Amino acid sequence: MTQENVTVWGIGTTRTWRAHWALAETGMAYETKPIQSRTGETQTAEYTALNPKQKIPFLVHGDVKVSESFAIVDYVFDVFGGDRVYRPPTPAARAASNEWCSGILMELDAHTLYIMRRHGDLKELYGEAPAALEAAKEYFYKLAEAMVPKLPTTTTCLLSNKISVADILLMTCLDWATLYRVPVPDAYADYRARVAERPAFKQAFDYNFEVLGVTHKDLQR
Ligand SMILES: N[C@@H](CCC(=O)N[C@@H](CS)C(=O)NCC(=O)O)C(=O)O
Repeated sequence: MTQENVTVWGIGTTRTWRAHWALAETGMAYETKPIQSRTGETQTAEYTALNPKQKIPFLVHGDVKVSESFAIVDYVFDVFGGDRVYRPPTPAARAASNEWCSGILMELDAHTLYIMRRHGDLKELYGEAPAALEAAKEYFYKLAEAMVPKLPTTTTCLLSNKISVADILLMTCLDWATLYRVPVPDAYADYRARVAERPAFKQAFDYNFEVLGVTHKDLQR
């Protein structure tokens, strides 16, 4: 295990889990600054100077500073993934990867699950919107179902037998949905079970969510 002078800021959310999972896949040692959302810890002067968005996760590697969970996972795989992870080798392969990543981030994360978080858990801040919550739940299922034809039939992960950025984004959204009791199409079951067998997946889940007292076993209840 090599120490590469990497620090991840943030723990305890689906987005921070992505950063910890990507690093767990590389097997390298890194430091965590375990600040949490909705605690005021993202708003200190020290953290705001680092990340004016006041959001977690955030990654520091020497002079490189990266916000956005997608950009962090992509950077970690690029720099530290080596041949343990999938990197798209051609423009067509990059397009297939981007199609997954963009669809997951926009349609499953930002427009649906995050709407549920803002107007559900955080309704005191963002306002109650029961109709938006219901519509988001239905939209999640509809879009997840529309992605089913592209699920892998001959490989363990989405784009090959190696873990990719798209797998990390998709799995974290599917588990986020399950935590929110949002239905996920049955067609994802085999894929989810295969990827969830990865030691790095479980290790990072339990590490990231320990502060909330949630383990991956809780999802299966
Ligand atoms: N698009 C960003 C979203 C990051 C985000 O919204 N993080 C939330 C927690 S999941 C946060 O830091 N909120 C600020 C706070 O709650 O203090 C990403 O994917 O990293």
